[in-house]
Amino acid sequence: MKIILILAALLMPLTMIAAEQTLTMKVSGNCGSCKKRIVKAAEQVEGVSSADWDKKTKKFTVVFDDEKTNKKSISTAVLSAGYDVEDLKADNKAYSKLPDCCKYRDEDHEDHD
Ligand SMILES: [Cu+2]
Repeated sequence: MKIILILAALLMPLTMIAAEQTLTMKVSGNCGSCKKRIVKAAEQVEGVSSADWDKKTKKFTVVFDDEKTNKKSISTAVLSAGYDVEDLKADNKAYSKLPDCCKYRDEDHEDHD
């Protein structure tokens, strides 16, 4: 709840301009198919208009309507697709279902460039 309040305070000046918010956060992942899963998970959240993820920088950018959704809901969707969001750990079951090449945790997978 505290996080939501802080977030709301941070986003407040922007709400004057538009209901649409752009948020960036770090999401773990390896490749193009990770990107597809991350983007798809986020776009399934009602209120999200677009999402993008950069496999090099791991930067996830999402545009959403803050009257319909929030950072927590979007993070939860990405976490349940099997991807870590910032310091939150992904759902283990979802993570274990990822193809081997997409297992981004060091203990499971060596870097494969
Ligand atoms: Cu992948």
